[in-house]
Amino acid sequence: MDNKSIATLLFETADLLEIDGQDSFRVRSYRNAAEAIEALPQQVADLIDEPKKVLAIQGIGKGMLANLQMLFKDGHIEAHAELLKKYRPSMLELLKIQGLGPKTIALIWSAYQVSDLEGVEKLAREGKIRELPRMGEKHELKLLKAIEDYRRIAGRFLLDTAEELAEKLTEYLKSAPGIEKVTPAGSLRRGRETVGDLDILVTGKGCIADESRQKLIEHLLRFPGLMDVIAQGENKVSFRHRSGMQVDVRLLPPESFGAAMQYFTGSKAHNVALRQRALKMGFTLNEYSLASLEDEKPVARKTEEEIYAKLNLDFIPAELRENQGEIEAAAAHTLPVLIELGDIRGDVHMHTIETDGRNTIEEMAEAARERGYEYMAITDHSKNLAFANGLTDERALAHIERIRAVGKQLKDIRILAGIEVDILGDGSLDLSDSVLEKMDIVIASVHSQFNQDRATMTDRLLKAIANPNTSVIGHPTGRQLLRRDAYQFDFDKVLKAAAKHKVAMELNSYPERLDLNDVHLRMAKQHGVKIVINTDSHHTSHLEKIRYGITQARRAWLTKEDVLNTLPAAKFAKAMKHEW
Ligand code: DGT
Ligand code: CA
Ligand code: CA
Ligand code: ZN
Repeated sequence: MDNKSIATLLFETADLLEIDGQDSFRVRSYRNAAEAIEALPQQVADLIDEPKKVLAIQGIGKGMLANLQMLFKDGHIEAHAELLKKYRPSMLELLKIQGLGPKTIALIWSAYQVSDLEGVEKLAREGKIRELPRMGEKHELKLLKAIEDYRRIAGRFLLDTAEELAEKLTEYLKSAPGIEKVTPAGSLRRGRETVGDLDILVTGKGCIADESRQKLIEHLLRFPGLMDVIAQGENKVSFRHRSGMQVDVRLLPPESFGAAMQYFTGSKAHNVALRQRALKMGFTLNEYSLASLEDEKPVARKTEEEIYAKLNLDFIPAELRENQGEIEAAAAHTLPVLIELGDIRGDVHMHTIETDGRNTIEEMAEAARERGYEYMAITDHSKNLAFANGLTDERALAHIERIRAVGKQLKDIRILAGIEVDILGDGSLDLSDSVLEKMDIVIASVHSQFNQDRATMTDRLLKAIANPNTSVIGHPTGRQLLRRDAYQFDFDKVLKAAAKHKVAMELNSYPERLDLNDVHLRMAKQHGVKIVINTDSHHTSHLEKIRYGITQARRAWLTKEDVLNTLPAAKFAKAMKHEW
């Protein structure tokens, strides 16, 4: 059991205890322990046999140690198991509804003994929620909307969550004998911003003979975290993982692995179009092979490259396979040379302990240098973001002094002194122009009043873009995947203004954001608007999230030329002053 799963279990226990009306001290002890374990660099699993080391973790006392020991011995925490018996597991789903916390759930339970999603929805529709203390019609409508939102996103997962599980499973499967390759296919391989289920393809000698295949399946069924088997065939196992994710594992013979990769990578739309092309050329295409229509003999199946080549197509990178013109472009040899991770020369959106980051300027700079970047920028928050301890004019000035002083000390990386300044409700920026002028880079972002109407929000962004100090619009649509929709504005108008003023748009690589998304990025390119791919790191460990941004940029057909932070340092610095 890894730290993340333990933390989830402890958080759930805290919520259940709170629903149960237990004293807040006990609730807090579970939450503190969960937070501590989540942030722990070592795995609890490696420490559990040395109680002293576990007790040394802040927030973990003797009682919690006993819980953890039981968890590793029997696989459950007693309080968690008892409470689930009382309230049933459906209660845990209720906790996932936005705005429905343990207190409200407890209220609903004590009034109506309802503890599941359908039940709560019914109560809301019947007007029974508004009758509860401190509740009204407004709460009820909000609740119904939240349930609707939840249903829409339920069953999809963020790219990093899916990737993490895929990596764990890959490593696990590779330890079995007779395995050559384990690779994810489906939406994860295409880099879609969220993933429905995991499709894992396995090949090697072990997949061929009945006996070794059976052993392989038995090994798979012992994968830690496997909850229940949904379907099982000769070559395929579908199971549900503890995280809620469904995983489809397919065992394939090496000679047709390419055909299977092609088929199960999808997308469905790409496959349908590709099969039509194959038919026109006298072939059939399925998960086993590309074969001649006449004599059914395979002409390509071992690698994807062979298959695309036989169809007179340039190889199509997985990120492009959405039937958005990639097949036509591959036939005409006009596919773009997509941007790659190695093209990025600097990450220019990150935070430090001066506001809501976890590391110092020096630590962030060192981490960026270790990644081999030529340059980077520190861009902490401005004062409007009070909960992040945002900077006033005075603090912002002092901060850039410090950033520049650190920059002088470091030889092989250039540090730009910048700010992520809030775009206030009326479109003005949160710091004085005389302060912003002194910055090497100004990222202007919306962090408040997301509910403004479309016209107001459009004007707000236009005004921010027209400010001569603005270099980049940060996370331009404000959406948070699986949580919050984009705010409403006229994207076309905003892009036109950005092109005119030479203000770049950010592609924020945080897996929760991926903002701009692939569709918006393509629109930006059509308008001649340049992109800056950033991580928005709040910790040195976040810098590596840049690869999620790269994947989205590739899905948008972007090349190195479309992205400003592929430029050498001097040129990039000019680009931040509207010169490109
Ligand atoms: P997801 O799981 O919703 O994030 O999206 P995918 O693309 O991973 O979809 P999934 O898991 O249903 O199927 C994996 C791939 O298998 C899909 O991208 C293409 C292929 N596939 C599935 N069903 C069909 C089908 O009916 N026809 C064709 N041609 N391909 C299919
Ligand atoms: Ca899938
Ligand atoms: Ca699937
Ligand atoms: Zn921001």
